[in-house]
Amino acid sequence: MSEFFQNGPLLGNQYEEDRLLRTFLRSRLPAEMLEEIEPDLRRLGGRAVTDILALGNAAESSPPRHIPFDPWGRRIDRIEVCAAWKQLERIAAEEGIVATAYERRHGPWSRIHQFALLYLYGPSSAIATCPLAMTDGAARVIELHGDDWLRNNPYPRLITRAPEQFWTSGQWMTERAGGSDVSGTSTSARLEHGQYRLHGTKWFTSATTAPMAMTLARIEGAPEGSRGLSLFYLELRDSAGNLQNIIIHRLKDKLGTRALPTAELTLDGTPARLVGGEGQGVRRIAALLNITRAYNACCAVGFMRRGIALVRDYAPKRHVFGKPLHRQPLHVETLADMQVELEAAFHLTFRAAELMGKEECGIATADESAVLRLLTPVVKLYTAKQAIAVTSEVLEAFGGAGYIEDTGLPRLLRDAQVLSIWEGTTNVLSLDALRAIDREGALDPFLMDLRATLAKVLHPELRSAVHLVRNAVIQIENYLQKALSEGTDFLQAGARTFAFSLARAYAAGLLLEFADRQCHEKKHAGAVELARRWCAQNLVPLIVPDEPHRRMSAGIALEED
Ligand code: MFK
Repeated sequence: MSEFFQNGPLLGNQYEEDRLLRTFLRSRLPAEMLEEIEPDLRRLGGRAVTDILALGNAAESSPPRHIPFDPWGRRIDRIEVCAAWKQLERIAAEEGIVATAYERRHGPWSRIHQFALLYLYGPSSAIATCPLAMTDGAARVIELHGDDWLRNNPYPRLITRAPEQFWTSGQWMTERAGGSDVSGTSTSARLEHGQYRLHGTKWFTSATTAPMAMTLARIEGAPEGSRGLSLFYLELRDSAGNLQNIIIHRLKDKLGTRALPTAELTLDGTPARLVGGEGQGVRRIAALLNITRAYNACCAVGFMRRGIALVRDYAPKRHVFGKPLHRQPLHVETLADMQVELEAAFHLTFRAAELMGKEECGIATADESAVLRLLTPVVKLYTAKQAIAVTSEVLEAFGGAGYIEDTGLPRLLRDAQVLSIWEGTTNVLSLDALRAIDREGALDPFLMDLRATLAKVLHPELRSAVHLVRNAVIQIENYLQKALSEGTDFLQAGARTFAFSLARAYAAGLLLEFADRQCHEKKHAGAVELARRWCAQNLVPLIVPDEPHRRMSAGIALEED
């Protein structure tokens, strides 16, 4: 009797196999640019399933270790990471994952180019994308607000392609009092002989092996609250390699992102350099956060794509009830729904990248900058939730194997789960979206931009879907008018569903525009159906959280009478 063994999924070149990415780049980028960058994308697509994947797997199985003391009892606080993790950072430098955005060889398109690289590299990298995100964010802060010393010293290291020169950066915001509300930050900055020194404890520091970090601290005598915070640059080690008055307490034991060293530490007089002026800390670090939030979205899309690629490869191999899975109607429906989610998330993310590119090249209009300000939190929060849902579905598509660690599948879900937490939770970012609307008047340009996108969609087969999105825009406007008249509690209680509505409606516009282009090029009629399916769902899942609704919510949520 022959025994049965199931064949597992296999991945091919992740650029060549990705019809969405390739079609998008072809429809968006100048043809000569695509011709120039395609060999790099193809190479990275190959590496994503060969050496990078092997290194990512190796890093995952050799998590970092904290070594507090040397054999003779001296405090050393070394964090050991495996060779694979270091190699992943070297490859990121060589492939220009950060550098591409700052070389700006293709002007405003450079961010799309970079995000395509990141999207290919990310899902194999064991979250080496986290230090890269913070590195990119730190580079942007220095570019915008750094002094000459910062521009001449750390900055070139952050954006180099030379692995031996390349530095990653940390971004330390979170203290025991919280990471969402930074107003209670207790780290102080003391000016001693013309040098700031930092004192305080940071509760989460990601990528603590990075040579530098950006962090918030309160200069002695500065006011309470977030307005009293300033941004500082610090180097973790001196030229002899010793930690600069930093005590590492422990590494965090996390659900996922296990290759990534995340530590709890105390700054005990660490020298630091003020970045961007006293009391400007939150405003300055916002430039960094906006970059890391966009990276978060790109990684979310990368995880979704990876999971779907695995499911797609597995489907013809797995036979159940007399047929392979890819001939099972319900399985096909489920996979189609996942692809719809992926494509919506993809377009949202790459639209943010496009606007980032324009802003960084100084050619974004004021309206485009306002759209980007609102789109960034909306895209981050929405794609993170989609990634968790889609990766969960991916596991289910493998049945029991999806729940077994050595298939590598559970890691997708464990790692995706962080995406809705770090860099601002769903709720914090929903409130941030409201702030962008309130303080920067970002909703009008956002909806204008969406209407302008819809106006480009001319294909008759898309007409009724366009109509649905136009109605959704009107509902969004009406909702906000009512919410503003009702007051803060209404606005806040409805902020999440409002942000989801913005994401869904904006994604609808992008999917329709993409489908319309495909129709004209007669390339991919499936895009039409995909866009129509997206638009046929409830695009505006708004609630009406007036006072009675909120009272009932409290009753349900808190079991209060
Ligand atoms: C794969 C990718 C991986 C990435 C991994 C990175 C790992 C790192 C892990 C972490 O560090 S997680 C840390 C997570 N913490 C956060 O993301 C913070 C979440 N909280 C917020 O975002 C709050 O909204 C915020 C702390 C910014 C609120 O603080 P405030 O002081 O109450 O903010 P306020 O008063 O709204 O804003 C102060 C100024 O900053 C205002 O400007 P003005 O002073 O000119 O009025 C704001 O407009 C500006 N600002 C705030 N957020 C902004 C912004 N400007 C632009 N963009 C933004 N996002």
